[in-house]
Amino acid sequence: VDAAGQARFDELIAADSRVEPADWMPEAYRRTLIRQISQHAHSEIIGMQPEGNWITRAPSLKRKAILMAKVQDEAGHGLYLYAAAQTLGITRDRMTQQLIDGSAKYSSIFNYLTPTWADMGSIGWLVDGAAICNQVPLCRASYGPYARAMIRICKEESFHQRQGFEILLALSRGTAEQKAMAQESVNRWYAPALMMFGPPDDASPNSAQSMAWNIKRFSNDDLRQRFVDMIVPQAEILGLTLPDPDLRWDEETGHWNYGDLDWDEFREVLRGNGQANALRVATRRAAHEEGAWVREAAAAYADKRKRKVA
Ligand code: FAQ
Repeated sequence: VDAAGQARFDELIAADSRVEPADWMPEAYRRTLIRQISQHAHSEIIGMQPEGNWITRAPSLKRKAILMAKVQDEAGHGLYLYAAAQTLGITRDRMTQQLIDGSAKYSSIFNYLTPTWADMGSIGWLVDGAAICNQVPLCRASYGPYARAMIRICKEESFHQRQGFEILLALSRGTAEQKAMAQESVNRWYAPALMMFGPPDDASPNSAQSMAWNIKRFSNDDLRQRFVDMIVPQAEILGLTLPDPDLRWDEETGHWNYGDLDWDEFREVLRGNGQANALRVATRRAAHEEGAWVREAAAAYADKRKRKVA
Protein backbone atom coordinates (compact mmCIF):
# COMPACT_ATOMS: atom_id res chain seq x y z
CA VAL A 1 0.00 0.00 0.00
CA ASP A 2 1.23 3.49 -0.89
CA ALA A 3 0.61 5.29 2.45
CA ALA A 4 0.92 8.79 0.99
CA GLY A 5 -1.33 7.81 -1.94
CA GLN A 6 -3.92 6.35 0.40
CA ALA A 7 -3.88 9.49 2.57
CA ARG A 8 -4.32 11.71 -0.47
CA PHE A 9 -7.16 9.47 -1.76
CA ASP A 10 -8.90 9.59 1.65
CA GLU A 11 -8.60 13.39 1.63
CA LEU A 12 -10.14 13.64 -1.86
CA ILE A 13 -13.08 11.46 -0.82
CA ALA A 14 -13.59 13.29 2.48
CA ALA A 15 -13.59 16.64 0.65
CA ASP A 16 -16.05 15.22 -1.92
CA SER A 17 -13.53 15.99 -4.70
CA ARG A 18 -12.87 14.01 -7.86
CA VAL A 19 -10.36 11.21 -8.27
CA GLU A 20 -8.64 11.39 -11.67
CA PRO A 21 -6.98 8.61 -13.71
CA ALA A 22 -3.39 9.57 -12.75
CA ASP A 23 -4.20 9.67 -9.00
CA TRP A 24 -3.27 6.75 -6.77
CA MET A 25 -6.37 4.76 -5.81
CA PRO A 26 -7.04 1.58 -3.82
CA GLU A 27 -7.20 -1.55 -5.98
CA ALA A 28 -10.70 -2.35 -4.71
CA TYR A 29 -11.93 1.13 -5.74
CA ARG A 30 -10.46 0.59 -9.22
CA ARG A 31 -12.06 -2.85 -9.47
CA THR A 32 -15.50 -1.71 -8.36
CA LEU A 33 -15.44 1.15 -10.87
CA ILE A 34 -14.35 -1.14 -13.70
CA ARG A 35 -17.18 -3.48 -12.71
CA GLN A 36 -19.87 -0.80 -12.58
CA ILE A 37 -18.74 1.29 -15.57
CA SER A 38 -18.19 -1.71 -17.86
CA GLN A 39 -21.59 -3.17 -16.90
CA HIS A 40 -23.11 0.21 -17.57
CA ALA A 41 -21.39 0.43 -20.99
CA HIS A 42 -22.52 -3.09 -21.89
CA SER A 43 -26.08 -2.14 -20.89
CA GLU A 44 -26.09 0.74 -23.35
CA ILE A 45 -24.75 -1.43 -26.17
CA ILE A 46 -27.05 -4.39 -25.48
CA GLY A 47 -29.83 -1.86 -24.85
CA MET A 48 -29.70 -0.93 -28.54
CA GLN A 49 -31.21 -4.31 -29.49
CA PRO A 50 -34.74 -4.19 -28.03
CA GLU A 51 -35.38 -0.88 -29.79
CA GLY A 52 -33.30 -1.67 -32.88
CA ASN A 53 -35.89 -4.42 -33.38
CA TRP A 54 -38.47 -1.72 -34.25
CA ILE A 55 -36.51 0.69 -36.47
CA THR A 56 -37.71 -0.83 -39.74
CA ARG A 57 -41.28 -1.10 -38.44
CA ALA A 58 -41.81 2.31 -36.80
CA PRO A 59 -45.27 3.58 -37.75
CA SER A 60 -44.16 6.79 -39.52
CA LEU A 61 -41.08 8.44 -41.00
CA LYS A 62 -40.93 10.81 -38.05
CA ARG A 63 -41.09 8.00 -35.48
CA LYS A 64 -38.44 6.13 -37.42
CA ALA A 65 -36.06 9.11 -37.48
CA ILE A 66 -36.52 9.67 -33.74
CA LEU A 67 -35.97 6.00 -32.91
CA MET A 68 -32.83 5.83 -35.05
CA ALA A 69 -31.44 8.90 -33.28
CA LYS A 70 -32.20 7.40 -29.88
CA VAL A 71 -30.51 4.10 -30.66
CA GLN A 72 -27.47 5.98 -31.99
CA ASP A 73 -27.34 7.96 -28.73
CA GLU A 74 -27.19 4.66 -26.86
CA ALA A 75 -24.18 3.59 -28.97
CA GLY A 76 -22.55 6.93 -28.08
CA HIS A 77 -23.23 6.40 -24.36
CA GLY A 78 -21.65 2.96 -24.56
CA LEU A 79 -18.55 4.45 -26.18
CA TYR A 80 -18.08 7.24 -23.60
CA LEU A 81 -18.47 4.66 -20.86
CA TYR A 82 -16.00 2.20 -22.41
CA ALA A 83 -13.56 5.12 -22.71
CA ALA A 84 -14.09 6.00 -19.02
CA ALA A 85 -13.48 2.35 -18.02
CA GLN A 86 -10.31 2.25 -20.15
CA THR A 87 -8.80 5.07 -18.03
CA LEU A 88 -8.82 2.53 -15.17
CA GLY A 89 -6.53 0.13 -17.03
CA ILE A 90 -8.87 -2.38 -18.70
CA THR A 91 -8.80 -2.63 -22.50
CA ARG A 92 -11.78 -2.28 -24.78
CA ASP A 93 -10.95 -5.69 -26.29
CA ARG A 94 -11.08 -7.34 -22.88
CA MET A 95 -14.47 -5.78 -22.09
CA THR A 96 -15.85 -6.81 -25.48
CA GLN A 97 -14.55 -10.33 -24.94
CA GLN A 98 -16.30 -10.53 -21.56
CA LEU A 99 -19.54 -9.37 -23.15
CA ILE A 100 -19.53 -11.76 -26.10
CA ASP A 101 -18.43 -14.79 -24.08
CA GLY A 102 -21.39 -14.19 -21.77
CA SER A 103 -19.33 -13.61 -18.60
CA ALA A 104 -20.12 -9.89 -18.22
CA LYS A 105 -23.26 -8.53 -16.59
CA TYR A 106 -25.47 -5.88 -18.13
CA SER A 107 -28.82 -4.51 -16.98
CA SER A 108 -31.50 -7.14 -16.42
CA ILE A 109 -34.05 -4.99 -18.25
CA PHE A 110 -32.61 -5.67 -21.71
CA ASN A 111 -33.36 -9.37 -21.43
CA TYR A 112 -37.07 -8.73 -22.03
CA LEU A 113 -38.57 -8.90 -25.53
CA THR A 114 -40.27 -6.04 -27.38
CA PRO A 115 -43.22 -7.61 -29.23
CA THR A 116 -45.28 -4.42 -29.76
CA TRP A 117 -44.72 -0.84 -30.92
CA ALA A 118 -46.01 0.35 -27.53
CA ASP A 119 -42.88 -1.21 -26.02
CA MET A 120 -40.90 1.66 -27.59
CA GLY A 121 -43.04 3.98 -25.47
CA SER A 122 -42.61 1.90 -22.31
CA ILE A 123 -38.84 1.68 -22.77
CA GLY A 124 -38.55 5.44 -23.18
CA TRP A 125 -40.90 6.31 -20.36
CA LEU A 126 -40.05 3.61 -17.80
CA VAL A 127 -36.57 2.32 -18.71
CA ASP A 128 -35.04 5.69 -19.55
CA GLY A 129 -36.99 7.19 -16.65
CA ALA A 130 -35.42 4.68 -14.25
CA ALA A 131 -32.03 5.25 -15.88
CA ILE A 132 -32.29 9.00 -15.22
CA CYS A 133 -33.26 8.52 -11.55
CA ASN A 134 -30.26 6.23 -11.12
CA GLN A 135 -27.82 8.31 -13.19
CA VAL A 136 -28.43 11.91 -12.10
CA PRO A 137 -26.70 11.21 -8.75
CA LEU A 138 -23.86 9.49 -10.67
CA CYS A 139 -23.02 12.90 -12.21
CA ARG A 140 -21.47 13.51 -8.76
CA ALA A 141 -19.65 10.17 -8.56
CA SER A 142 -16.15 10.51 -7.14
CA TYR A 143 -14.39 9.20 -10.25
CA GLY A 144 -13.99 12.19 -12.60
CA PRO A 145 -14.22 10.50 -16.04
CA TYR A 146 -17.37 8.59 -15.00
CA ALA A 147 -19.07 11.63 -13.48
CA ARG A 148 -18.35 13.78 -16.54
CA ALA A 149 -19.63 11.11 -18.96
CA MET A 150 -22.85 10.95 -16.92
CA ILE A 151 -23.62 14.65 -17.39
CA ARG A 152 -24.00 14.40 -21.13
CA ILE A 153 -25.67 11.02 -20.95
CA CYS A 154 -28.33 12.33 -18.56
CA LYS A 155 -29.19 15.21 -20.89
CA GLU A 156 -29.80 12.77 -23.71
CA GLU A 157 -31.76 10.38 -21.49
CA SER A 158 -34.16 13.18 -20.59
CA PHE A 159 -35.03 13.57 -24.26
CA HIS A 160 -35.39 9.80 -24.55
CA GLN A 161 -37.81 9.70 -21.67
CA ARG A 162 -39.95 12.47 -23.12
CA GLN A 163 -40.19 10.74 -26.49
CA GLY A 164 -41.31 7.48 -24.82
CA PHE A 165 -43.92 9.31 -22.79
CA GLU A 166 -45.17 10.98 -25.96
CA ILE A 167 -45.48 7.64 -27.81
CA LEU A 168 -47.62 6.28 -24.96
CA LEU A 169 -49.67 9.48 -24.79
CA ALA A 170 -50.45 9.27 -28.52
CA LEU A 171 -51.48 5.62 -28.16
CA SER A 172 -53.49 6.27 -25.03
CA ARG A 173 -55.42 9.04 -26.79
CA GLY A 174 -55.83 6.94 -29.93
CA THR A 175 -58.27 4.14 -30.70
CA ALA A 176 -59.40 1.69 -28.02
CA GLU A 177 -57.09 -0.87 -29.57
CA GLN A 178 -54.10 1.49 -29.37
CA LYS A 179 -54.86 2.36 -25.77
CA ALA A 180 -55.08 -1.34 -24.89
CA MET A 181 -51.72 -1.90 -26.57
CA ALA A 182 -50.17 0.86 -24.44
CA GLN A 183 -51.68 -0.56 -21.24
CA GLU A 184 -50.59 -4.11 -22.01
CA SER A 185 -47.04 -2.91 -22.61
CA VAL A 186 -46.88 -0.87 -19.38
CA ASN A 187 -48.18 -3.96 -17.55
CA ARG A 188 -45.14 -5.91 -18.77
CA TRP A 189 -42.46 -3.23 -18.19
CA TYR A 190 -43.43 -1.79 -14.80
CA ALA A 191 -41.94 -4.42 -12.46
CA PRO A 192 -38.80 -5.10 -14.52
CA ALA A 193 -38.16 -1.31 -14.59
CA LEU A 194 -38.36 -1.19 -10.79
CA MET A 195 -35.83 -4.04 -10.65
CA MET A 196 -33.30 -2.01 -12.65
CA PHE A 197 -32.31 -0.29 -9.38
CA GLY A 198 -30.85 -3.56 -8.15
CA PRO A 199 -31.63 -5.83 -5.21
CA PRO A 200 -33.22 -4.47 -2.02
CA ASP A 201 -30.75 -2.68 0.25
CA ASP A 202 -30.43 -5.60 2.65
CA ALA A 203 -29.39 -7.83 -0.27
CA SER A 204 -27.06 -5.37 -2.01
CA PRO A 205 -23.49 -6.43 -1.20
CA ASN A 206 -21.77 -3.52 -2.97
CA SER A 207 -23.82 -0.57 -1.74
CA ALA A 208 -22.16 0.26 1.59
CA GLN A 209 -18.64 0.45 0.18
CA SER A 210 -19.72 2.25 -3.00
CA MET A 211 -21.54 4.85 -0.91
CA ALA A 212 -18.52 5.30 1.38
CA TRP A 213 -16.44 5.98 -1.74
CA ASN A 214 -18.99 8.49 -3.07
CA ILE A 215 -19.63 6.38 -6.18
CA LYS A 216 -23.26 5.74 -5.25
CA ARG A 217 -25.02 8.61 -3.49
CA PHE A 218 -28.33 6.90 -2.68
CA SER A 219 -29.26 3.33 -1.92
CA ASN A 220 -31.04 1.07 -4.43
CA ASP A 221 -34.33 1.25 -2.48
CA ASP A 222 -34.17 5.05 -2.09
CA LEU A 223 -33.79 5.51 -5.83
CA ARG A 224 -36.52 2.96 -6.55
CA GLN A 225 -38.87 4.93 -4.27
CA ARG A 226 -37.95 8.19 -6.01
CA PHE A 227 -38.82 6.56 -9.34
CA VAL A 228 -42.21 5.26 -8.16
CA ASP A 229 -43.05 8.71 -6.78
CA MET A 230 -42.17 10.20 -10.16
CA ILE A 231 -44.15 7.81 -12.39
CA VAL A 232 -47.42 7.61 -10.44
CA PRO A 233 -48.58 11.13 -11.39
CA GLN A 234 -47.20 10.67 -14.92
CA ALA A 235 -49.28 7.49 -15.37
CA GLU A 236 -52.32 9.50 -14.40
CA ILE A 237 -51.62 12.06 -17.12
CA LEU A 238 -51.18 9.20 -19.58
CA GLY A 239 -54.53 7.75 -18.57
CA LEU A 240 -52.85 4.39 -17.92
CA THR A 241 -52.69 2.34 -14.74
CA LEU A 242 -49.63 0.84 -13.09
CA PRO A 243 -50.10 -2.92 -12.55
CA ASP A 244 -49.63 -2.86 -8.79
CA PRO A 245 -52.70 -3.32 -6.55
CA ASP A 246 -50.63 -2.29 -3.52
CA LEU A 247 -49.78 1.21 -4.79
CA ARG A 248 -50.98 3.55 -2.08
CA TRP A 249 -50.19 7.12 -1.06
CA ASP A 250 -48.69 7.20 2.42
CA GLU A 251 -49.60 10.45 4.18
CA GLU A 252 -47.02 9.91 6.87
CA THR A 253 -43.96 9.34 4.71
CA GLY A 254 -45.11 11.44 1.76
CA HIS A 255 -44.31 8.58 -0.62
CA TRP A 256 -46.18 6.03 -2.71
CA ASN A 257 -46.03 2.56 -1.15
CA TYR A 258 -45.64 -0.20 -3.72
CA GLY A 259 -46.02 -3.97 -3.65
CA ASP A 260 -43.30 -6.61 -3.33
CA LEU A 261 -41.34 -7.41 -6.45
CA ASP A 262 -40.63 -10.92 -7.69
CA TRP A 263 -36.93 -11.15 -6.83
CA ASP A 264 -36.80 -14.77 -8.00
CA GLU A 265 -37.52 -13.51 -11.50
CA PHE A 266 -34.68 -10.95 -11.13
CA ARG A 267 -32.23 -13.64 -9.99
CA GLU A 268 -33.24 -15.89 -12.89
CA VAL A 269 -32.65 -13.09 -15.40
CA LEU A 270 -29.22 -12.41 -13.86
CA ARG A 271 -28.47 -16.12 -14.10
CA GLY A 272 -29.03 -15.96 -17.86
CA ASN A 273 -32.55 -17.38 -17.92
CA GLY A 274 -34.52 -14.31 -19.00
CA GLN A 275 -36.59 -14.16 -22.19
CA ALA A 276 -33.76 -12.84 -24.33
CA ASN A 277 -30.37 -13.36 -22.58
CA ALA A 278 -29.16 -15.89 -25.15
CA LEU A 279 -30.48 -13.85 -28.08
CA ARG A 280 -28.86 -10.60 -26.88
CA VAL A 281 -25.40 -12.11 -26.42
CA ALA A 282 -25.59 -14.11 -29.66
CA THR A 283 -26.61 -11.00 -31.63
CA ARG A 284 -23.76 -8.97 -30.12
CA ARG A 285 -21.27 -11.77 -30.81
CA ALA A 286 -22.40 -12.08 -34.45
CA ALA A 287 -22.08 -8.31 -34.94
CA HIS A 288 -18.56 -8.43 -33.52
CA GLU A 289 -17.55 -11.30 -35.78
CA GLU A 290 -19.11 -9.74 -38.86
CA GLY A 291 -17.23 -6.52 -38.08
CA ALA A 292 -13.83 -8.24 -37.99
CA TRP A 293 -12.98 -7.09 -41.53
CA VAL A 294 -13.59 -3.45 -40.55
CA ARG A 295 -11.19 -3.69 -37.58
CA GLU A 296 -8.58 -5.45 -39.77
CA ALA A 297 -8.90 -2.84 -42.54
CA ALA A 298 -8.62 0.04 -40.05
CA ALA A 299 -5.52 -1.52 -38.45
CA ALA A 300 -3.92 -2.13 -41.87
CA TYR A 301 -4.61 1.47 -42.91
CA ALA A 302 -3.18 2.88 -39.66
CA ASP A 303 -0.10 0.69 -40.12
CA LYS A 304 0.41 1.86 -43.71
CA ARG A 305 0.14 5.53 -42.64
CA LYS A 306 2.62 5.00 -39.83
CA ARG A 307 5.13 3.51 -42.28
CA LYS A 308 4.65 6.40 -44.73
CA VAL A 309 5.35 8.98 -42.01
CA ALA A 310 8.46 7.09 -40.78
N1 FAQ B 1 -29.26 -5.90 -13.76
O1 FAQ B 1 -24.65 -4.81 -4.75
P1 FAQ B 1 -25.54 -4.37 -5.86
C1 FAQ B 1 -29.34 2.22 -19.52
C2 FAQ B 1 -26.01 -6.85 -9.93
S1 FAQ B 1 -29.77 2.09 -17.88
C3 FAQ B 1 -28.19 -6.71 -13.74
O2 FAQ B 1 -26.70 -3.52 -5.51
P2 FAQ B 1 -24.26 -2.18 -7.28
C4 FAQ B 1 -29.95 3.34 -20.33
C5 FAQ B 1 -24.81 -6.01 -9.58
O3 FAQ B 1 -24.07 -5.70 -10.74
C6 FAQ B 1 -29.13 0.53 -17.26
N2 FAQ B 1 -27.39 -6.83 -12.66
O4 FAQ B 1 -24.64 -3.71 -7.02
C7 FAQ B 1 -30.71 2.85 -21.50
C8 FAQ B 1 -24.09 -6.89 -8.61
O5 FAQ B 1 -23.38 -7.93 -9.31
P3 FAQ B 1 -21.76 -7.99 -9.38
C9 FAQ B 1 -27.68 0.55 -16.89
C10 FAQ B 1 -27.71 -6.10 -11.58
O6 FAQ B 1 -23.34 -2.15 -8.42
C11 FAQ B 1 -32.08 3.00 -21.55
C12 FAQ B 1 -25.22 -7.58 -7.88
O7 FAQ B 1 -26.36 -7.50 -8.73
N3 FAQ B 1 -27.43 1.46 -15.82
O8 FAQ B 1 -28.60 1.42 -19.93
C13 FAQ B 1 -28.79 -5.22 -11.55
O9 FAQ B 1 -23.84 -1.51 -6.02
C14 FAQ B 1 -32.82 2.55 -22.64
C15 FAQ B 1 -25.52 -6.97 -6.53
O10 FAQ B 1 -26.09 -5.65 -6.63
C16 FAQ B 1 -26.38 1.29 -14.97
O11 FAQ B 1 -25.62 0.36 -15.10
C17 FAQ B 1 -29.59 -5.13 -12.71
N4 FAQ B 1 -30.67 -4.34 -12.78
O12 FAQ B 1 -25.66 -1.51 -7.71
C18 FAQ B 1 -30.08 2.24 -22.60
C19 FAQ B 1 -26.20 2.36 -13.92
N5 FAQ B 1 -28.83 -4.64 -10.33
O13 FAQ B 1 -21.33 -6.85 -10.26
C20 FAQ B 1 -30.81 1.75 -23.69
C21 FAQ B 1 -24.90 2.24 -13.18
C22 FAQ B 1 -27.82 -5.15 -9.63
O14 FAQ B 1 -21.26 -7.81 -7.98
C23 FAQ B 1 -32.21 1.91 -23.70
N6 FAQ B 1 -24.90 1.17 -12.22
N7 FAQ B 1 -27.14 -6.04 -10.37
O15 FAQ B 1 -21.47 -9.32 -9.99
C24 FAQ B 1 -25.38 1.28 -10.94
O16 FAQ B 1 -25.87 2.32 -10.54
C25 FAQ B 1 -25.25 0.09 -10.04
O17 FAQ B 1 -24.29 -0.79 -10.58
C26 FAQ B 1 -26.59 -0.66 -9.79
C27 FAQ B 1 -26.31 -1.90 -8.90
C28 FAQ B 1 -27.56 0.23 -9.04
C29 FAQ B 1 -27.21 -1.14 -11.10
